[in-house]
Order: sequence, then structure tokens, then C-alpha cells
Amino acid sequence: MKKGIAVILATGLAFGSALPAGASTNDLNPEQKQALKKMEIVKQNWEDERKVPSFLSGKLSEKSVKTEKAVKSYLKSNESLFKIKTKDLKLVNEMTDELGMKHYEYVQTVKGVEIEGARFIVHTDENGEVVAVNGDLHPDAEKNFKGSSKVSVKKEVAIKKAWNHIDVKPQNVVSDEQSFMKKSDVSDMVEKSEKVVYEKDNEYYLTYKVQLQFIDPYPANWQIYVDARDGSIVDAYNAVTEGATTGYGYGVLGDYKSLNTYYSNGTHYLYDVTKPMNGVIETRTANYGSSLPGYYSVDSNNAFTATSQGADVDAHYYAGTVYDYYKNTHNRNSFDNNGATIRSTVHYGSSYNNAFWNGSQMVYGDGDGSTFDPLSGAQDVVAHEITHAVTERTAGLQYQNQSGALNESMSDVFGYFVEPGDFLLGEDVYTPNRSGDALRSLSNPDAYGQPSHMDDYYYTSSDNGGVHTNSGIPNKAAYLTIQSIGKAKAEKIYYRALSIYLTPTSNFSTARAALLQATSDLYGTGTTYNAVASAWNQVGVN
Ligand code: L5Q
Ligand code: ZN
Ligand code: CA
Repeated sequence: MKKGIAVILATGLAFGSALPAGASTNDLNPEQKQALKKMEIVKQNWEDERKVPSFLSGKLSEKSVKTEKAVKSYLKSNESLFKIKTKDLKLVNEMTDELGMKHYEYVQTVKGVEIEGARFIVHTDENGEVVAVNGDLHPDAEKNFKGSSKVSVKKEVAIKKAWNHIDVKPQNVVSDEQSFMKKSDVSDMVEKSEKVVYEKDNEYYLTYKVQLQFIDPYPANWQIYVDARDGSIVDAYNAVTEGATTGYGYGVLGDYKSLNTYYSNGTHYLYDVTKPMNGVIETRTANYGSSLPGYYSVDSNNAFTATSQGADVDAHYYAGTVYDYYKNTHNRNSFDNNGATIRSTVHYGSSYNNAFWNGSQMVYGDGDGSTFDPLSGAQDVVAHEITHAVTERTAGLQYQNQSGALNESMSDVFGYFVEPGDFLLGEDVYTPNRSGDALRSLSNPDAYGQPSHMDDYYYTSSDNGGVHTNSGIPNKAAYLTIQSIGKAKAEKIYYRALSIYLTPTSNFSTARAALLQATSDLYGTGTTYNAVASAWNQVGVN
């Protein structure tokens, strides 16, 4: 186990007694002090416990050292400084860099077996002068060696002990539908085993280092050190790198955005674990088919920059901003207010000109390129869809006739609250070849074929009784409300009505009453109350 490292920064003679407390060369033995005198040390770090250098730089050699043989004799002449036998150092790498410096990398061995991680590197400049040495020296390795040249445990037994230790059966791996990974496949499992000396608490164990790498039942790259004397486990850890990351990409409209992603086993996922949810925000792709929820949206380098990834990027990013809106503005944790996973699937079908909440998740078409661009490219459309989920878990407004039109209106109105700035819905993705238009308008529903007054209520049996048409009436009331009392009050009132007063069968008249009740709860029965009442009067709902 590595302890703190004493650091001494010396600039030649200047320090004297000014060394920091606890970082003293007083601990060194006389031979080490003698050896240091022959060097001009610029920087030195010492390993606290073992009293060996972990980093020395400066002018460290008297003669030039230009071959591996010369390095060996340099190490030999400094054995008392490094406190290890040169014969125990095995060259593992020799490299000349672009500055002409040479780097000789050794590994320390005990009885011919490498000590795990015990590298020591000698660096020479272009003249062959040793200018630095650094690494991890183990002077007590031989003295504290736990093992013998005679190994009693066979390699196959050590591997079995390793599998037992982690309680995974190599031949019986469960497949996990929720796993990111491929279905279990025994050939996905890799077993490696080699003999190493493993240091733990200054004891040096002869071990089998068994590496067990697999994907199911969980991503693993186990490093298990099995005592070669009796098969006991000296140490074990899972070295898989996995977790929350930040990637980036371009949205449908080509805009750059940062993304909360997840890295696992070499793959980056649109999978956001950063929110205080029980679940996550995850984004998938139907790959132009219609089966749901589809495949995880992934990328090999966390750069979701391909044009085809724009829909994925925006669905993921905007789901996050809508989550934040409900959390920050209404203290609502996801659509169920219990941190449920927000799942989106993009690239649904072929040229599909719509988006929807299916009772479990959001689904986005790519549009046909003429009526729509990929629909997740509009923040207000994403807010519209997530609000359907909120409505389902609150008021539960039945999706037909007036309650259905109110349901639609709530989605449009929260589309505005999430993305204020205009009273249009879907303008960012609607008719990409025509500017200035949108799917709907809260301020002027009539511009898109919707009524804005009860006198023009549209009776039809299609579209569940005209839910996308008659929503114009409550939409206009919301617009008038926002215009007179402002967004901040309006969104409080609408959320309170939605989550406390509205019921599955509410109609326009009872919605007016619900909103007025929410208003008086929050702001009393003064001007704000009168403004809400007036808004509904103006659309003919009294
Ligand atoms: C609609 C959701 C959105 N779809 N309007 C029919 O008329 C029909 C569907 C919609 F993604 F486009 F916003 O609002
Ligand atoms: Zn809708
Ligand atoms: Ca808009």
C-alpha cells in the first residue's frame, strides 16, 4: 500500500534548513547521502515508507550512459541509493523520443517474477547523461516474500477460485433486457492468467493475476490476485471504466449542444444519470422501423455529430430541459413526480409527420422533410409531449371532446412556458422550406384553422372530437391570461389547476372554474383573478 510521498524541492544549495517539516533527507542512510552528493539534484521525491527515491531529476550521472549495458552498470553503481539489486531489474522497454532523449524502462522482479506495477525508468538526454530516474522501487520484496519457487496451486484452480470469488458462473450468464450489452455469449468472456508478485501492506505475495472480462451479468474487468500457495484471494477489484460522461453533438438544426451521456465498455449512450431521479433520461432509436422502445442511441467517441444523430441529440437534450423546467419551476420530479425514467425514441417509421406520448414513452418521427423536419428538433414539441405524460399522471384529462381539447391545450401552453419567446408551436420544425409559420398559434389560433371562440367550436367525429382543433379556444384564453398577468403567475396557476383541480372529464367551463380557483389560492380575488376571468369571457366560456 502506498503511503504519502515526501516531496522535496531543492534548487541546489539554497534550502539548507528550510526544508518543509516531514520532508527531510535525514531519514536516508549514509550510503544514500553519499550517493546523492555525487549528483546535482534539481527535484527529488521520496517514497515515505521504503526510503527510496520515486523521482529524481538533475545531473544524475558522471559518465555518459548510452547503452542498456551502460545503464545497467549505472544502476549497479547506485545500488545503495536505489536499495535494490540490479539483477532484479528486467528491461521491458527502451525508447528514443523526438528530443533525442532515451528512456529505459525496467520492471523489478523477485525470484524472476515481476512485481505488479513496479516499473523504474532511467532517462538520459541526447548526450547520454542521466537526467532523471523515477518509478516504484521495492527494497524489501525479497525479505518479505510470501511464496516459494514451488507453486502448489495450478493455474486452472486459481482461475476457478477467481470466478468463485466474484460469484459469477462463466457458463451460466443471465441475459438482462435492461442491460446495455449484447445478449450473453460465453465467447464474450475473456480469462487471462499470469504469475506476478503482488504487494499488499509491504508483504510480497506470489500470485496468479487472473483477469476476468465480461459484459453480462454486468460490465467487468476483474483483476484478481490469487495466492499461489493456497488459492486464497490476496486482492480483487473491478477495473471497468464506466459512468456518467459529457458528450456533445449537433441538433436537428445543426446547433452544437453539450450532452449528458453514459460510458460503458467502449460505447457512449444518450443516457443521462445526472438528474435527481429514480430513473434516467434515455434516448433510443427505432432505426426507421416501428418497434418500441428500439435500440439505444450510441456513439463510439461521444461526439453525436452525424446529421442522422440530430434527432437523437435534440430528443435527449430537450427532454433534459423539460425535466429541468418541471423540477425548477414546479418542483415536479419527472412526469410521475417520482423520478420516473423519461424515454424517447426517435427515427420512428419513415417520413413520419408526427410525435406522440404512447402512455409509456415519447416517440418522434423524422417528418417528410417538407411538412416537418425531425420533430424532436423543437423544444416546444418535446415539452408538448412530456406534458401529455404529466397530464396523464395528474388531471388525467380524457383524450376526446372538450376534455381532450383541454389536454391538447395544456400541452401547447406548457410548450410555451418551457420555450417562451413566441406563441407558436412547432415553428422550428414545421415546413422547413417556409418561414414564419407553425403548427399552431396560441395568440392567433384562427391562422391555423382553429377556433378562438366558443361560437366557432368545431363539431366533428374525427380527431377524437377535434381535440387538435378546439384546443384553439383554451389556447387563446391562455394567451390572453399570459398577456395580462405575465408568464410567471400564469404558469403557477396552470400547473396548480392541472395538478389539483382538473379531473378526467373537465370541460371548458369547469377548466375556467379550476383556473380561477387556482388563481384565488395563489393570488387572491383581485386583479389577477379578474384577468383570468376576463380571458375566458373573451373566448366565450362563462
Ligand atoms: C400534434 C404533436 C406534435 N402532434 N396536431 C393530427 O394534429 C395532429 C397531431 C397534432 F408533435 F406535432 F406536436 O400536435
Ligand atoms: Zn398532443
Ligand atoms: Ca414556439
